[in-house]
Amino acid sequence: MNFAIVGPGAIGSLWASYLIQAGHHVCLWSRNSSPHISIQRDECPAIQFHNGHTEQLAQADVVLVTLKAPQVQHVLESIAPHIDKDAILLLMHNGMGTAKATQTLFPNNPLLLATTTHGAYRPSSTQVLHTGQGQTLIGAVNQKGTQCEFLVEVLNHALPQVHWQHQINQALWNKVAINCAINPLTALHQIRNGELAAVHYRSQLDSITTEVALVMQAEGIDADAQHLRKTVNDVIEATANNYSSMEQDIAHQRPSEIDFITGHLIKTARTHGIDVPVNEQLYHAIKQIEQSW
Ligand code: KPL
Repeated sequence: MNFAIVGPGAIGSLWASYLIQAGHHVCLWSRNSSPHISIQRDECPAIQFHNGHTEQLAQADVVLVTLKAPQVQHVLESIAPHIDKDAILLLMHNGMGTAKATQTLFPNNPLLLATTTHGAYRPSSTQVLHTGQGQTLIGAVNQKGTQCEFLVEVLNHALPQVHWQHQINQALWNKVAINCAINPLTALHQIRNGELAAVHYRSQLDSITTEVALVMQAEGIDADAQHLRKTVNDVIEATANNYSSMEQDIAHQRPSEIDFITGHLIKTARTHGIDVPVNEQLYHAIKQIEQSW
């Protein structure tokens, strides 16, 4: 198949490398204006990818969008004229809230959302390390998307495990819950994920997960506050040495994904008349830092 990877950061480079190794044609669309980009994964030989070719983009059967959520709308608007009307769009990023604008831009394309737990790290712009095996869950947003379940087999062949989700919103909300708990706190205190295991953060983490569970339930998503809290503890432990993506964004003065994580929670809470004061306070604290730059 012809794949285009839009936003080849760590996760996008990982997929590009595994997809080409599985025999697919893969091109990149990056803000880097060079016509070729080389990616070396782990100890494998470096591979050269075409970058920024509109003709190749137009031939893509699958457009895998691995941009960060805040960049999705703007970049997709700029490439929309080059995307085939039958191309499958697959968005894979932290947070929620980009599907609606994407559907408006591409009303006739199959649209899928994905969440992944693979660990990837880019020590330089030409290298990617696959730092942790994970799984990828994908599911449909629109009617045409429901006919794309076959993609699970294609992707699974390249980078397992991939599973189809009939309720992708459940999987996305579960991830948002984890990100609401870990990302803003690690970003504000500039700490590794593991430091959130300290007693000092317990009651704040309890309140965050209780608020998230209430909003999820109001959305008709399965959620139990105690279960979410345990999952958050498990992720804190499993990723103890990592810096969260938001910690890194704040440390490097890059706009974070807060609007698509805690911001999405707050917006959804409002539609149900639910108060989420602890999450609101964290949201404003991150926004204040971003506005101070
Ligand atoms: O998804 C993550 C992130 O950093 O954005 C977690 C799960 C918190 C791992 O660091």
